[in-house]
Amino acid sequence: MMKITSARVILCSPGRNFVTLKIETDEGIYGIGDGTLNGREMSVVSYLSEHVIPVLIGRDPRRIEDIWQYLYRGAYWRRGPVTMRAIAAVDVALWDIKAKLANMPLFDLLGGRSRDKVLVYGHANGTDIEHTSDEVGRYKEMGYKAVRAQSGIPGVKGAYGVGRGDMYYEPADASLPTETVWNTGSYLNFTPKLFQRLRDVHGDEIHLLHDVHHRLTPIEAARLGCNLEPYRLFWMEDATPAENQEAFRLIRQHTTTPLAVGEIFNTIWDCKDLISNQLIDYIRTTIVGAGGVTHLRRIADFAALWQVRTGSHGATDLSPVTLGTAVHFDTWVPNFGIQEYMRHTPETDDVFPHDYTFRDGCLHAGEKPGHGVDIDERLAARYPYSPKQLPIARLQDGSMWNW
Ligand code: KDG
Ligand code: MG
Repeated sequence: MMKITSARVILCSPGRNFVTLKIETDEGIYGIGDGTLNGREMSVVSYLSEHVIPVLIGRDPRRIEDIWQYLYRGAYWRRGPVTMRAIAAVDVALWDIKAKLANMPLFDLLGGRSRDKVLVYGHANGTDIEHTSDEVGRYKEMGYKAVRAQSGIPGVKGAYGVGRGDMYYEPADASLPTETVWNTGSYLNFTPKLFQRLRDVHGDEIHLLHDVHHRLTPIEAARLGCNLEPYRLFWMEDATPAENQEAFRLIRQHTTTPLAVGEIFNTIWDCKDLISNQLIDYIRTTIVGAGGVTHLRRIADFAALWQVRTGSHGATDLSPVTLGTAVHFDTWVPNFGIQEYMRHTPETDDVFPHDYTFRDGCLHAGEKPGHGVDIDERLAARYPYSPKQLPIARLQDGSMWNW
């Protein structure tokens, strides 16, 4: 029997915080997993260190399914972002080990290539319409075929998704939450004008995406979807919070703008009704968010029954370990839609050597055994954890709103 001999959490901050799990075995093969939960990192560090690592030692790392079930059912307290990230960190490290044992890139172990390359969308962020349009142009020049566009809005202090003038927008920006002010009326008036301009300047071919980031009520989201129809978005994301999933039925009745949801979902149970009632077109749940490859595969297979395609979350708080694993997953998964790709900083890329590459608007999986991402622990130690939280949003009268 093969055995897990050690498991360690590596916490580092090469530009932003990452929680990484390294599992070592008696055969000298190790695996790497990501458990980063943006703004709440230490909860996963503690979950892994106190409750998970002690039960891993001595287990056979090849029994991925059994270990997944052990951690999920065995905790008694199921689901939730902390538990499912801790499980994901273990699961991805174990798939890495198994693929290395098999001497295969992970996509081969999953069933082999369904495609040659993985279509991604980049993030164009500007302070106003013209700036955002210029940024879309810059992404086109870099080869992107799909771009998410977010813009500053007159009357909105700290609109979601607007960078601070560089390529590496990171919302978790301060040790205590930054306060932003939201104005639905300004946003609803502004956003169709933004996309009208983007289609006028950039033509019909480029795929355009937009993230509402949970800010609208269902009927407001329906109105925005209708008003964006002439600009043929690839998707409108997180149009309204998805706790009450019936809300999407209302949006769906009113608009043919494709809907994407799920970056904060943790299990198939969060996705099930939206998918089986055909209320969405893309499921955004990703590897680190939902218990790793083992569980995301179940979600994707379930989604395929209703022609819902994948569109995995890929912001910078998903470490290169998650991105690399996602690229293998996307290379295999039959009902692939698109992959979000928000470039990591050079410091992050140096700490996590990886073999995926960006070319022609697509990410390409490497051929190395495993998921192809490692961690340089000596370099990581030079970037100690630095507490950061996500912003919050309030309405103009001071009421709390959804960030
Ligand atoms: O940590 C929060 C980010 O991951 C999130 O705000 C990014 O909405 C996001 C997206 O679509 O990438
Ligand atoms: Mg989003």
